[in-house]
Amino acid sequence: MRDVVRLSRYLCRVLRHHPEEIDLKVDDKGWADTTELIEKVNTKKKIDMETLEYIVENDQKGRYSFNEDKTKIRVNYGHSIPVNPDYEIASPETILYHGTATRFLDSIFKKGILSKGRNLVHLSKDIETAQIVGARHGEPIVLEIDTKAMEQDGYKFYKSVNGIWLTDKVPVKYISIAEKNIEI
Ligand code: HQG
Repeated sequence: MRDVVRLSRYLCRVLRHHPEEIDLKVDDKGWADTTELIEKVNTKKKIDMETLEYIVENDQKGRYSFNEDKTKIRVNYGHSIPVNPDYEIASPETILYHGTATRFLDSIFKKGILSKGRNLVHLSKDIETAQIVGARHGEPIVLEIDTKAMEQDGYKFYKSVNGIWLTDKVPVKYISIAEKNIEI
């Protein structure tokens, strides 16, 4: 099990950030050839199609997708390499949340929420998920994003998997601290 987690982390690393590390081709929609991926990952870590299928099907955040005949694979979000995995422009229709660490608050309230190491800012549809996202960086704090006002001002949102929403940046005026933080 631990091996699968390690392998999954490695797959994210190459498919989102460093395909060049194993000389892997990733197209402009984020797809890599499945056979090539298995072959090239195998030069670093043991993997076969069965394990890859297990990872794709069981990933808790739904990070991966195969194409229909499983000849291609990609990660659905979180890239830093310049790809666009067919993000659909959509209206969130509710408030969205961004989980971060308290140590980033000063900077966020000066500069807004920026995409930092990734192509886009990641937002969550519920406060609990945002809290978990934030805890990856330190003491978590959940921010509330006024998506309605952003849309009225022309900002776009993209829908990814599992309640993950993406946007280019969130300026300070649309950010407030989620009230529920007090209860958690
Ligand atoms: C922070 C994971 C200072 C931002 C998660 C975050 C998510 C600022 C950190 C997905 C800032 C970037 C993305 C500013 C933003 N000053 N800090 N102006 N603007 N930040 O990991 O949102 O497990 O790149 O708040 O679940 O934490 O990888 O983004 O704390 O869905 O599949 O800079 O990655 O999914 O950190 O996480 P990240 P994130 P996976």
